[in-house]
Amino acid sequence: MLFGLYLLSIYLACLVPASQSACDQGWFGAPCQFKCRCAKGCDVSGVCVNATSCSLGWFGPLCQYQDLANIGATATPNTSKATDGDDTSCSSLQNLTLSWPTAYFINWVQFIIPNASIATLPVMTFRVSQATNSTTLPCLNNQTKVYNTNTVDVYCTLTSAVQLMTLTFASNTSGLSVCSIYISGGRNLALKAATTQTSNYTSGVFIYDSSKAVDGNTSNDFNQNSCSSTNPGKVYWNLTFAQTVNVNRFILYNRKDLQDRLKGFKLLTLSRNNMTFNYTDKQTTALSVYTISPNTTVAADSISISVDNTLTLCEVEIYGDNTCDNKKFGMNCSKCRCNDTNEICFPTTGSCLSGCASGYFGDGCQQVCAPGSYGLQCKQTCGYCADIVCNPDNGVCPKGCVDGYTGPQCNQSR
Ligand SMILES: [Ca+2]
Repeated sequence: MLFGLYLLSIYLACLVPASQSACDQGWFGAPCQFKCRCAKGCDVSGVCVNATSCSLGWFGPLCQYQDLANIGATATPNTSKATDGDDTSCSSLQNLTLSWPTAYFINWVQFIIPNASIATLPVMTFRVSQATNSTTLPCLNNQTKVYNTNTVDVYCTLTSAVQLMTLTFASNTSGLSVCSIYISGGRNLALKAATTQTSNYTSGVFIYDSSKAVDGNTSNDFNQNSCSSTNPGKVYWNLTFAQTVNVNRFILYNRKDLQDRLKGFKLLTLSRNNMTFNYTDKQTTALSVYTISPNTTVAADSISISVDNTLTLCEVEIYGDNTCDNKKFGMNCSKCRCNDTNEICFPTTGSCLSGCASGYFGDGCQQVCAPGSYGLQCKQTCGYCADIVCNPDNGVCPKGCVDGYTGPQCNQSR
């Protein structure tokens, strides 16, 4: 009996792909670099269980994008259901202002609006500071995609980080019903990335190796063994990204004691062996958390933090996104699947203004038509194929027809 259970457990373990079974609880992806940001947990591929939503403060593909509408933003009016992170509760809005104590680069805003159309979209205004007479920035390279009847993605390039954003909705007196507004601050690209440091401080069984600064735990308590730490000297901590990324923000979490050790640290980024950004700390008092926002997005293949002391980093977060070649998108640079093959799909979600290519459906047009269906929006039904399944693009039956039918799509009777 026990041996039978043992064999069964081996059999079940073999059913789960190695890349999925190896992740610790709360992590997913290959190699387990994504932290689950779902309100009620993720399945092995990072999808929220039972179609539940993202945790407050996260949104987008696999809930990996930080939502600046919920990270330290002051909303006016503050009673709106549009910034509560719940797509099922909506408010009627005419105007909404969001302001932040520090400046953020914004390149993607997502709206959840019942029966969305481009005509219902608000006018967005960005200002570099909270002062109402400060410089207004245009939304350059604007791309807008409406999909799934209620979701709108707006992508644009701002020439600077901003502290204030105003949204003016439809001008009729009752305003527009808005269920959610998400403002992307990018995703944390540092999580579980490849890291090294000059030396590892050790204490008893604890090894304060470089990976502790990218383990997803921001605790500043050195005794929790979630900080990296070197031995003293001229020391550095390095991180190498798996692919070139664009960074808009670095956040360094200092330890809660001995904070002065981090004073005067230097941070620099490299891309193709060229320095793309460098920063030297000049604060007179050490901080618990350092937020470093470059004046523009920074291309980076690697980052280095150095100090002439002992270097302890309880966590390093690096917000931004990866870059993909033309006609590819998203965290894994998946291929765009737009109906118009000349269309460049939305860089984050893969959504297409022209709809999905024949044989594909879903928000990012990445899901293949269910067996038995094919064509645009998967609305066609396969003919009398020998094994039910037909080519999702053109409906051709790969294994011929059942008796009595003929033609490439097996839809003609003999
Ligand atoms: Ca940590």
